[in-house]
Amino acid sequence: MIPDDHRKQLDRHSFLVLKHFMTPAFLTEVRSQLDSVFAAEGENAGAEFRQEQHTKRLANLVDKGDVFQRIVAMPEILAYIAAVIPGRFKLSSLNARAPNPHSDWVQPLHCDTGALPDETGNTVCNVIWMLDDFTAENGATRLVPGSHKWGKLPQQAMEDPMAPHPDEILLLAPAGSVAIVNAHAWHGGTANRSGGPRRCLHAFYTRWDKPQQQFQDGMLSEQTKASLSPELRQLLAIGDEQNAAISLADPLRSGFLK
Ligand SMILES: O=C(O)CCC(=O)C(=O)O
Repeated sequence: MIPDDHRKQLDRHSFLVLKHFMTPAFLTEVRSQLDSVFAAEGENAGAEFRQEQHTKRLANLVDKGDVFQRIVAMPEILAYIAAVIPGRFKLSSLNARAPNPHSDWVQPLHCDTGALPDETGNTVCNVIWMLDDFTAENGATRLVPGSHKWGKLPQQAMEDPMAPHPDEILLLAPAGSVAIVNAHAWHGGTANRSGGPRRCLHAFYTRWDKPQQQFQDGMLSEQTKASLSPELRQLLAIGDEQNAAISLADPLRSGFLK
């Protein structure tokens, strides 16, 4: 269960920031593992899924460190996902994103996977694990509060989704904070004009009947799969034939993806 005012904030404004959710030791552990993976992957970083101009990305992170397995399965955070997505849900992907310093690159406003809510409600929710301060200068995520209820994608309603929206706000918070974001809301990365890093993880969840953005059963190594707890296997839908049929039949390829 989550506090009622948090549930209302998520429903009305599309997001909620849990400031300083991570302990300093946990934040250090996550940053250190992330930086090792970035260093190991070099130019190929993010290539299993997508690379993005003026940005460093990583994909398939559940396969790349025990700390990432803990991140996607934290009960306190899963309670917030349950408040956004009705019924059973699963992890869709775990990626990292860091807009390069001294850059002008701004993402267009988008809804993740180009998804609109359906008659049963929301189908997608994203959790942004902020590993550096999110500031107005270093590329904090922009978001249009309440837009998850508009039933339209920005590219259908705006002449230029790269342009600022009059109602957009920035998700500003100190390093170690976690933002729960209704991923039907219009949002996007902004330019990192600072000289420092703006690293974050995107833990992206989807309703059970929808495809996974990264089919975990096909992307995780056999060694990782063998090490997973029964709860994690369920959350990642490992060995689940229904999920395999849904995810492999309909790989998500539309617009901006987490
Ligand atoms: O990293 C961010 O600030 C937002 C990224 C995003 O929305 C995406 O890559 O789909």
